[in-house]
Amino acid sequence: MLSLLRTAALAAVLPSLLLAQSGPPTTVTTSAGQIRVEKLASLEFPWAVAPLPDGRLLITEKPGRLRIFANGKLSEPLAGIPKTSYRERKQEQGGLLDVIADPNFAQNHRIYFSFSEPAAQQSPDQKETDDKRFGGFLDLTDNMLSGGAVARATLDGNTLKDVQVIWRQDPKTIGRGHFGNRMAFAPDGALFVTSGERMRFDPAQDQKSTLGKVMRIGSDGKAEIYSSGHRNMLAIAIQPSGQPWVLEMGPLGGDELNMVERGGNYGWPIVSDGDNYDKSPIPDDKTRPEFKAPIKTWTPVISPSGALFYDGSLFPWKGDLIAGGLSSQAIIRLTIDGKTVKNEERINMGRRMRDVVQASDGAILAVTDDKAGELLRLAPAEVKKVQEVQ
Ligand SMILES: [Ca+2]
Repeated sequence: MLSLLRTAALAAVLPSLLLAQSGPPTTVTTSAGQIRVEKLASLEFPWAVAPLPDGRLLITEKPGRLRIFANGKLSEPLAGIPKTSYRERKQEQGGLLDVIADPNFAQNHRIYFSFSEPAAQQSPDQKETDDKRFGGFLDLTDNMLSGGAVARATLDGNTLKDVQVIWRQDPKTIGRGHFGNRMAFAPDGALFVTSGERMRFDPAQDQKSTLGKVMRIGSDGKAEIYSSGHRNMLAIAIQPSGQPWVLEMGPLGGDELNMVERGGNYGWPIVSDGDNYDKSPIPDDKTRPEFKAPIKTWTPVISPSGALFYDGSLFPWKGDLIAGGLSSQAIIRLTIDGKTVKNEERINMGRRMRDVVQASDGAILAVTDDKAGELLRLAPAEVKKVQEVQ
């Protein structure tokens, strides 16, 4: 009887044990044929992946850990990451966010990472604002002041040295969301940082605030507001010409692709192709020509997060913008000609895609947004020349 029970218990446990393994590669279908999806590692809420010129990968986990993936193995978390405002709760958007290597990493070993930085002091009676435009969407018990920040460090082996905050969102505010804080380097060495409007709406139009702005940090370290009127930009990619593009989450509908121009105002929260969460309408983009209109909007939304301009040769997608999608559980590929999207392909991944980057060999690396998150490698599936037996 005992052994029977034990056998039954083992049989019940076995399938979950098997699921916990990484398992064989799967494939997804695209216009360029079958793509092999290989799981490289398991991570808790990974947010960003960044290749280093020596082949190692930097990976952030939102709860506050930076790890290195090398030779098929994930390192222990690196010491020296500042405390973030991350708390384990529904739809937490803060924590350790993006990571990127300096374009001259091979010489200077510098990396940059962004995170939500808690304020040194907070009043216990701070409460989330009850802005009607959010409907019932907000966590009204929130009481932590925080703001996005970018830090620079030197990576010596697997050790972070000289960690220094080089930019902070201003002002810090309550609220768990809309940090943005995606980063990309321009060809001239400037670091672009997306700075979300922290669910505060109006500061996106206030030139004294850095909320709701695209920031440009020059190689001299000076930060300037590059463009304004943005909401929640979770993806930025820069073309070889130096032209930055951002993807931003709309409210209820109206996700946007914007070609970012210096001094441009992109209209949030005055115009949007979406509506507020309380269903109250927002005037559409086309009603206010003084604002820069998005190149493309999506309703229903794709929830973009992480993007790249592809310049490899493994896929026939040179010059295309490739973005991860959260709610769409997809990789979105856009063929862009000037200011026009000529073609859109949605590759169904069946997972919330948090970030995509290009590896040095042209493969696409991705991380998924999940407590049981994954590091994935995407490459064309091997061509199998199987002759059918007649
Ligand atoms: Ca807009």
